[in-house]
Amino acid sequence: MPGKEPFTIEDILKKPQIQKITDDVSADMVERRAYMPAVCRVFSSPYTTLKEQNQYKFDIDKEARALLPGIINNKVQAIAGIDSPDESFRENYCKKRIIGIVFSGGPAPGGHNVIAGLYDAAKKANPESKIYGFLLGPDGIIENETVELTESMVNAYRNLGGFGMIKTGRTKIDTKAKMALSKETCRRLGLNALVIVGGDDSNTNAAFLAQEMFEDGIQVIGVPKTIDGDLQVRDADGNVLCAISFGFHSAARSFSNDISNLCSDSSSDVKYWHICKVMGRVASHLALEVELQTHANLGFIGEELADYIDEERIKKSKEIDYTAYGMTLRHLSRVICKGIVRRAAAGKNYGVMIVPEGILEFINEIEVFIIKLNTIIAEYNSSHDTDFHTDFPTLEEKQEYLRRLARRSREEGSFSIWNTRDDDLFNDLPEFFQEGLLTERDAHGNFQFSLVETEKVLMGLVRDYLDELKEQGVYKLGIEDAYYRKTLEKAGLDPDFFGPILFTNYGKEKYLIVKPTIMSIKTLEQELAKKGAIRKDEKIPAAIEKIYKKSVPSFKTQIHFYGYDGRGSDPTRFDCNYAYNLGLTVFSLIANGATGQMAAIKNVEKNFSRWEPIGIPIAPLMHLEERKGKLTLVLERALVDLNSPAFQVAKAFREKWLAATPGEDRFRRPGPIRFAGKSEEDRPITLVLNDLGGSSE
Ligand code: FBP
Repeated sequence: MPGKEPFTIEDILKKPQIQKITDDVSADMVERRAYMPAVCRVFSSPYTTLKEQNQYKFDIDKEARALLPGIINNKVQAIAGIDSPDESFRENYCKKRIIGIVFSGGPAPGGHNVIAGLYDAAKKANPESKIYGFLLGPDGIIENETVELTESMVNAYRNLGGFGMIKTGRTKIDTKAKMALSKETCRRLGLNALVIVGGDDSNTNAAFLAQEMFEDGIQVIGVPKTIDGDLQVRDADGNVLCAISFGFHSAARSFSNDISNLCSDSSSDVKYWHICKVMGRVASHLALEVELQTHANLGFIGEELADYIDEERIKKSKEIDYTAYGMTLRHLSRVICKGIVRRAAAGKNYGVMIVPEGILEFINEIEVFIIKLNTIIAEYNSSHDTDFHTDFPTLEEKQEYLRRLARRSREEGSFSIWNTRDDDLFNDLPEFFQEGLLTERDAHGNFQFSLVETEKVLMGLVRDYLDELKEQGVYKLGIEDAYYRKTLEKAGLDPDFFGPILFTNYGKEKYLIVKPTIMSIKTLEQELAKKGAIRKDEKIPAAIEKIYKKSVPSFKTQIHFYGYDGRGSDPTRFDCNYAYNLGLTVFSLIANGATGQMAAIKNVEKNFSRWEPIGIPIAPLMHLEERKGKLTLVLERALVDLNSPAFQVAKAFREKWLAATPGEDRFRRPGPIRFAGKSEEDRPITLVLNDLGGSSE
């Protein structure tokens, strides 16, 4: 090139500025790593102690009492700061400890800060203490795969997302053999304490491990983690002990930022409906928070579908009509279409819709299939040496097995979990959906909703019904009155003459709706001829044809899945602070001899100054639930409470956010995740609403 010095790529790569901008460590990462999370007041004392809180009561399950005798009488413990403890307390608190920590289940932003908090507190109490990270989740415990955490490792991940430092996995320590191997690992490492950062199943595991190692004096502490937000804890009187797990806020904010960008794209390009499936295996907490953050046009919460009652159907039917209770997929598609048709009438053939990942769990017919198939697969696996998916690798072979079950139930006439009716209904579903319902369950026996293309099934039904509505002349795109006038006047036609012929609401509304009887060029021609606007065989004026064509909507969608991206996002300031304080809480529990407790922060729904680190006893929270076709002791998953202020507020605003009226949409832009800066919100909207809505503040 003339005037330019010749260069080689080696020369370019040597330039410091080029090295800086191509470095793996971005400026944002540098700032994040240097950020020091705020700590709860109690942690400004050099030592902490535990104070039993007897005011919190739990309904204890008989089975939990029998299986977890060593930890069933644990109480809620408040962490309190002490400045000058006596010598024996100080000695015990500061003794050298060996602590192991593991991540279990899906990643959640903030996990590294739990490790950082624990590491800082343990090293502050005694620099000789060692912290081991178990690699790749619970497998690391079973197989004794560890890494000793160092200052530089911990510093490299402070305030950063993912679980990259030690990775994670979904293995469950659920057999005697795995339990024995885990115990052996803890003994070999000389662990004083094991910390399990995980969801409901993992904390259940933590309780069983705590019991198993009770006699050996190895403490086990759980830390509630899941982006799904379904691990919440209340006592028997409804007092909130853990309002949400860490990771929820960051995932919700990450999804919301992306979805709000779609809102602005959609209202600029005005041609797509963006269908956004939002993670949350069962509960719709994330979908609700995203709805509140973005004001998307249509939002659905799985839990409300299960509660749905079709009043019209009840009025019409003379006898009890059970099908009126709960929503079917078909009915849901009708509700969606109603919103789409209403927006189209206001000239908006575009929008953004939020569908929770776990929505199928709340749809009557699908829920029944999931439960039945879970049981069939679990029963098969427990009565055979191999497993269902290995023995029946293809959909055809699986279908054949189900057919055999149905046949057997008919021939023997006895009760069977799978009968001919189930088989017929199942075979009516599209193949990819059948395949989805038969996918391999995860290690906990959970149906893997993230693998099923829920939105595809739903959108198939929506599309079919919109076509029907189009044929009935109901799905029309409203034409702005001013545009109609301008177009006709430009063509030398009288808008007031053609208006009443073409539209149902001419002169009455800003957006004009073409009459339902005008559904094609043919019917338009007939209508014009009937009203004497054109002679028989005369061509339709081009301007009129143009207006008609504009009124025919085409339904175009873009489908998105928000899940893994948000799960791996960097934490919000809320999650940075929350998770770091959880890490500090873990150490306080360990240093004070607790076991079978879950570290938590009470009042995260309130202002930071009111946060209270506590220990929650896990065993008293456990109850029997059907898992993998068997009654099992587990922690209850919290669903969206339809009476909660957060849900009620979202519901109250839905009509406004649908914006099926002329004028701007009501989208909200939450902005990207930040961990510093004045404009960063200090907690999830759901928590603020539930807190303010339930109090007199
Ligand atoms: P955890 O409950 O383990 O935190 O995981 C939740 C989740 O992110 C769900 O929202 C989602 O359905 C699931 O994990 C996906 O799991 P996988 O990593 O196995 O695809």
